[in-house]
Amino acid sequence: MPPLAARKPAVTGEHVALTPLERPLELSPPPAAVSPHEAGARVEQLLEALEAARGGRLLIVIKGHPDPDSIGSAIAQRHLARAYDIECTILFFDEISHPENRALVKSLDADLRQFREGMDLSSYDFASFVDTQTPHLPVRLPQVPQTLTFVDHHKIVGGFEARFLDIREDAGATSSIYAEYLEHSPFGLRPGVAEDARLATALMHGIRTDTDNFLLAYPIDYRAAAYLRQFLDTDLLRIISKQSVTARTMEIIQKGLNNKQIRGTFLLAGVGFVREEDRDGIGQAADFLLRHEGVETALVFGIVNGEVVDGSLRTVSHTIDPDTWLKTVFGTDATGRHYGGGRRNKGGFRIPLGLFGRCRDREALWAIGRRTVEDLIFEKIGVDQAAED
Ligand SMILES: [Mn+2]
Repeated sequence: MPPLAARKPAVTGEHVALTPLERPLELSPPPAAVSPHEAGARVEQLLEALEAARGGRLLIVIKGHPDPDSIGSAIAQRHLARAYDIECTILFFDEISHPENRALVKSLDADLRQFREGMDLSSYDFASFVDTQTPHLPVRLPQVPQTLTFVDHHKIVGGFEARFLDIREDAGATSSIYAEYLEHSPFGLRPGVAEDARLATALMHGIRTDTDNFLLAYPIDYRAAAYLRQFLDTDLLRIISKQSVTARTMEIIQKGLNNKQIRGTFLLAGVGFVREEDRDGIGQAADFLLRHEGVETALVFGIVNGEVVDGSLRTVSHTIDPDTWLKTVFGTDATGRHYGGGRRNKGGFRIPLGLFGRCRDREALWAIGRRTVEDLIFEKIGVDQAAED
């Protein structure tokens, strides 16, 4: 992998008149293609790890709100682990907030379990993490299962170990990495098997979602699609990728439009209080507002569930790296964990309100939350602009 600096997209000349979609998105040199040999060697290591866990019990962990990429990856991890008689439970913690994702889980017959207080996880020997930056569980357990596998495509943060570790920043989706494993393993997808067709479809949907329908895809994503294509259930894919926007998401977008503040190419919009189940509306509002003429970066935030200031950032800017940018703006909590982070073109942050969440004056609480976020961000934009001048 080339050093990070070399992978930063270069700034090109005239692009003022172009809409975000017309602008060149990625001008970094293409990553070196993975040879079949390399892919085979990697799968071998994965299968070795699974062999070491043969007959054991595995917790496959989805952190954050389950999305198509994490769901597809988790099902693929289960598919591979089952070949080694490993008993698997796919566990998620945050509500599946997006109605499309709820429909996805239902139509895939995916058997995901949501964590509940008091759930006994002590009998699990191992944990697998998919599509997440760190292997920390969002809950405290008396006994933490050993991390067997860790597969992701976000920025590498390091500082932890796993029996099998595969992080590829040059993959548009974790689902693509799993498709590569399937293609190069003896436990790949089988034509005409309904369960395998559902897995292929889940992975394809994960790739399409995370790469904005291949607009931001890397070579590995196209290779994965070429492999998955032959096993797809196209009717199912059509059903699960049907785009619809709920009435409440429309309301969030409307609030975003009403409250937007634009500084240069940056758009910031606070949308007030948002219910937990509507949380994804914040990200969808950011997607929508990014299309505003002249805007290269959109950040939408609100107070979710009365407990946490939650925000989503979307950017097509060549100079903003969402991960670094959000980490710089919001810093870390007392335990050193960053409030925000992201990957190439998107990111997010969550700042718990703690005791302040119990404040009965909602208006005052929102005013404080909004003011804090706005001040931090406008300050950062000022610094960025000064650096550019
Ligand atoms: Mn992903």
